[in-house]
Amino acid sequence: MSSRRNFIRRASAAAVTAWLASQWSRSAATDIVHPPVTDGDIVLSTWPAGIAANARAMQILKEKGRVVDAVQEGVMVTESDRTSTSVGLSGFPDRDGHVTLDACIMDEEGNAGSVTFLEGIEHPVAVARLVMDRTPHVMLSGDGAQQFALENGFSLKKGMSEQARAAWEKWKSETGYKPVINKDNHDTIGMIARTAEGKFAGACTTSGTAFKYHGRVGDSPIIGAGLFVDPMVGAATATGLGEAILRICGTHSIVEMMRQGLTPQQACVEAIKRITFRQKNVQDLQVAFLAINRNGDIGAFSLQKGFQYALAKEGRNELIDAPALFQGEKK
Ligand code: SD4
Repeated sequence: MSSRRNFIRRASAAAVTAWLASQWSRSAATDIVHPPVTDGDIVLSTWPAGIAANARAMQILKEKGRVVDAVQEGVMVTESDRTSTSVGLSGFPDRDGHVTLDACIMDEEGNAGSVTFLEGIEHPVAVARLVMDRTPHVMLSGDGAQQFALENGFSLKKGMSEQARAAWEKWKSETGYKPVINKDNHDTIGMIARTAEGKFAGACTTSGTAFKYHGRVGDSPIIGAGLFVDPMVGAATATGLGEAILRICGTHSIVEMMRQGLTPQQACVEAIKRITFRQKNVQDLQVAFLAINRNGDIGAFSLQKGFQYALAKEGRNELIDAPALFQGEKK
């Protein structure tokens, strides 16, 4: 009986090994049939702050730095921008007055690192990078993420700007302490890049929705929601109401659609449409996606009019109005 069981176990292990081998050769073949990319480095990121972030990322690529360093350093510009109310320590707090930060990063091999619900650290994306590079994990959260950051040389910084405190006080007096869904105050930076050699990386960092419940984590640090990079297919990032993006695994869905042959634009449109099937009151919320494939084709699409993205390529770095599903005047 036991030798029969051993035989079955060995036979099924052999079948699994054979299947895996067939998958590997298939994916290697997929890699080879793609045409080589030749049209230079491309960086794109969400919202007007993406212009300064792209400029930094492009500088690193020009100096022949790694694409993962380019996206990290790029979004760090926004994390340090004290005028931002949606990214970094100047971001609006949660409803209890804590600024809690979410960030993630993926490199050219599809490795991933993430931090969620992190307080008091200026560069959450740099902590996410260390989680990716120096730990066996993908995600660290809250006090543990902060402890890891402090152990690795980051220092604690003050959490709330005067501007954010004033907005929070106003919000408390006007809303009775109830987080609400809105279309505004979405300026998370998500950045994706493809080099001339066809390597991808991406990063996403945010303080999350303003005045959220304490403990709330959005899409931005979730691999496959706020950001996804597949070394053989492309990359996508998201901004807007995280709950809507999480419900459809937004960026992973987009990359998978590109793998099946959709263009980045078609995939972004499809993902936005999917949100309209899953989410109530879609008129009252904003979501936007960016995507890029191996050929350097770009996708950008949002639920509401008003989403802008920054595109850097061929020596230019421009802010572009993305097409939207709903063409109303509001964001
Ligand atoms: C979140 N997606 O935490 C983020 C918010 C955002 O631009 O994108 N702001 O839900």
